[in-house]
Amino acid sequence: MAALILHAPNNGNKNVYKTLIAAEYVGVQVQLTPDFQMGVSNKTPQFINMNPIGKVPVLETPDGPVFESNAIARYVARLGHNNLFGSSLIHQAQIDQWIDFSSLEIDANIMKLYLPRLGFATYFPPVEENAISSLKRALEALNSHLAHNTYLVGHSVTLADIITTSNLYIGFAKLLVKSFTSEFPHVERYFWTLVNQPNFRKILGQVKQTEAMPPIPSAKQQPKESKPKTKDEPKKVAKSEPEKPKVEVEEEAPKPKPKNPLDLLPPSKMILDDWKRLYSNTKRNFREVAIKGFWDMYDPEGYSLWFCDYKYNDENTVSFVTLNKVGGFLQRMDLARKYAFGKMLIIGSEPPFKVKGLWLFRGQEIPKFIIDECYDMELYEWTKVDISDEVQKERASQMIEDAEPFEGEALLDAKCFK
Ligand SMILES: N[C@@H](CCC(=O)N[C@@H](CS)C(=O)NCC(=O)O)C(=O)O
Repeated sequence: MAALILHAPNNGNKNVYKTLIAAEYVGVQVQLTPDFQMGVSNKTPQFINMNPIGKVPVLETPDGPVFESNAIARYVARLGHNNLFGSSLIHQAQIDQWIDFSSLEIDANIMKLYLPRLGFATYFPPVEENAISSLKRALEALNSHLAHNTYLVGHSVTLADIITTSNLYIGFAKLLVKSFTSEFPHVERYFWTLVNQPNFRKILGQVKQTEAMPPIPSAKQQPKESKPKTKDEPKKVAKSEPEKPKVEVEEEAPKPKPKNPLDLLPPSKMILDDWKRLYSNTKRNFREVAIKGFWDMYDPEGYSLWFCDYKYNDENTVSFVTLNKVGGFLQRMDLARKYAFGKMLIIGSEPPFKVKGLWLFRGQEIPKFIIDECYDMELYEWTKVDISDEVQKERASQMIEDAEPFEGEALLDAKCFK
């Protein structure tokens, strides 16, 4: 039989690996189209004829094209005599069951984590939190099955193992560090055993576990079309309105940068930079020096203090994700550096962790430009500190000094915005 043509780029795609590994097991020749160019080759009318959605991979068979990587891998598996797809009705159903499970419960959540970090989707902390807890739930289930089974179905490799391992491959190679996967020791054992089988190794090469997650992209690197809209975004101009005449850019007079309204407030006796310097330079007797200094400097007319409380603490089930989330928030607050100081506490020794903070803002309200620009703001409940209430004032002091225990609990970490 002549080699089957698999239309896809040769770029480490796990959806392609499913078929190539199955082909190794059953001894079928599959050839990738040479010089396949993503975004070009998959947009031609010939390609769209084979797969109307224009995605890869597509397999060309003597009887017509097949798209969807699981369907392609099934087709190839069924060409061989090696029983990759089960010999009894129940084994066939269980193989299908694990293929669906690994696609919908594992791969889908890995992709929800991975794509925003690559900049292909907008990064939203609650979406990531949700994906992590769904992925953990799926891996726990897989782990308990593998505690008593070497392979997913029966006593040898089936298509279920090939597809599940290909899906896990992206996780291990790109996203899931050892401290995450070690919670699932049977999944680890299973994964490393399979990727080191000769038929897997021939396609995947030597697999190495990632040492770090890809970093969260900055706001500028996020895809533009999916940026959340703010209330004040100007309405789109109706189609019937006459178009404004185009003005040559070079002829436009440079517009003066509008002043931040906070710069127009009456001057304050509190110099934010002096406080930040005192905070950073106080190494000893923090309570007597920095906290006392803060309240001596504090100008309740020029500034306001706010407690914030994360609304979705139940989702803070993974320590490093919670820390990353707070780190991302502080990065995005960069635009407020001239007008704000903040402390964020990540509280608890066991998940779910609580995230609470204290912020000092110029003016009497939370500045509007911060609410508009920093989407994290709406993930927190904000309460103005009443400094005439000694209990609230003491709570604020404890947050500034990272007092531990805080409200009876250990601190996982404390981060400062200054
Ligand atoms: N469910 C499909 C997913 C295919 C898919 O998402 N392919 C991506 C590359 S991994 C693609 O072709 N993207 C191009 C596009 O979205 O236009 C499968 O398993 O084959």
